[in-house]
Amino acid sequence: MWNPRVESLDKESIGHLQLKRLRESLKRAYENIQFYNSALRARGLAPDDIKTLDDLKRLPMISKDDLRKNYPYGLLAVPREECVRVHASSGTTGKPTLVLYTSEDIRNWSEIMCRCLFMSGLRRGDVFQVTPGYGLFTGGLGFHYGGEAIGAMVVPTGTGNTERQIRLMQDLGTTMIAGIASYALHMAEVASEMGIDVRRDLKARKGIFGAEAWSDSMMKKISELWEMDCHDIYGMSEMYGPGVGCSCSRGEGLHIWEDHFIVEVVDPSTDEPLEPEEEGEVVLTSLTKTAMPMLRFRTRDISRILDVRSCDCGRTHKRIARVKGRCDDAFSINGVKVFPGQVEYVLMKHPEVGMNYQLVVEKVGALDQLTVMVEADPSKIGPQAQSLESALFRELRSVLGFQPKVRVLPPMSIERREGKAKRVLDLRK
Ligand code: DLL
Repeated sequence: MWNPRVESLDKESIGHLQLKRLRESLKRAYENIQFYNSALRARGLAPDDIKTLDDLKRLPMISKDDLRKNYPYGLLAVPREECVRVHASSGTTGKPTLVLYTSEDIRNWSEIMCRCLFMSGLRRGDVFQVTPGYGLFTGGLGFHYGGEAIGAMVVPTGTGNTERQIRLMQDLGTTMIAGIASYALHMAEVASEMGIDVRRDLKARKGIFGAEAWSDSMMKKISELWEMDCHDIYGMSEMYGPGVGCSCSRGEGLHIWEDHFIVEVVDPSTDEPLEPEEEGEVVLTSLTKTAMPMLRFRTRDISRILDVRSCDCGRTHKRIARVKGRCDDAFSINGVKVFPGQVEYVLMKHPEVGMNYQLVVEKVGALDQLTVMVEADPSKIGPQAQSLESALFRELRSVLGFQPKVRVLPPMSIERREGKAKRVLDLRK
């Protein structure tokens, strides 16, 4: 472990630390941020009313929309002059929102990144290629700071120019890569076009990916393609960036760093907290953020808290299941709710399925129609495109409960994007 004392702290000590930090954060937010001051007063609450961790549920929640309304400096708990960095969310679901950091925030962020990277196998001496974008997106710099603090050699390629990315991997002997999950597949396909076999010609056997929902079967596909030990890292700009939690090698799900965050899962329609193993929306409270404390931030992400006491890896911090998608990702086909992850799970189980897919939704007459566009892997498919189409059709029909159209396409038919993949093209909008 990177920080064994903290990572294996007993539950009771974690609880004490959380309560102490929660009360401090709340007091600072109440005294310095108009939004929290008004929201607490509207509920007749003062910071001293929060006496136990169970009282957390009495606090109001904050949403991305509140960040937009308070753009750019409205949620600062410190004078603007104490901020040393600004990032923005990637804006996949609307106008970007800004987040600000003090130097203490940057130190805390590096610490949690070190824990995640170490958990995923990064060590001093590794050649660590950081492929998410540098700049306003938190991905690049988040991995960068953690990688340097561990003592690895960071290769800050950032996003784009995949051919150069692969040449550098080959020339420098990159041993670990960080990326957006869908990019790992894209890199493998570009490498193959360049005549490079990622398993034979490259040394990257460790990978840490996240920033978008990626199914277990997609993780398996990346692991097999690259012969790679893959880890899932979770986070969002509002909680520093990547690093809120990460998957270890031993247990299911992702450990959430409970000395920095409190994780709850609520029913998104009633906002009521749910029990462990019940699936709902992840709500996070920051405990150490100084510039922009976030109390009960609605992530819109869907997961559940695992009902497990301990983990074979020795870490005691609570685990959540891998994030299945976002509440706002789901779309409806003639009244039936569909999550892109359900479709991905089916697709990625088939080795003949290639590197990209997209769900196209349109109106045909009065009815909604879902077409699953999927690229084939030419090395595996041969003349069996027809049978792949029918197999996918059968499996998807049984998972979704209605009949989608399936179209198997040649490689590279679907647009590649820098950054997070766009899985759903809804032409009804
Ligand atoms: O995506 C931070 C990040 C960068 C995380 C690199 C991991 C790796 P945002 O742009 O603010 O920040 O987007 C946050 O991305 O609420 C989730 O919906 C999604 N997300 C992030 N990590 C995962 C993951 C970064 N491991 C939003 N699994 C979050 C599923 C993820 N979804």
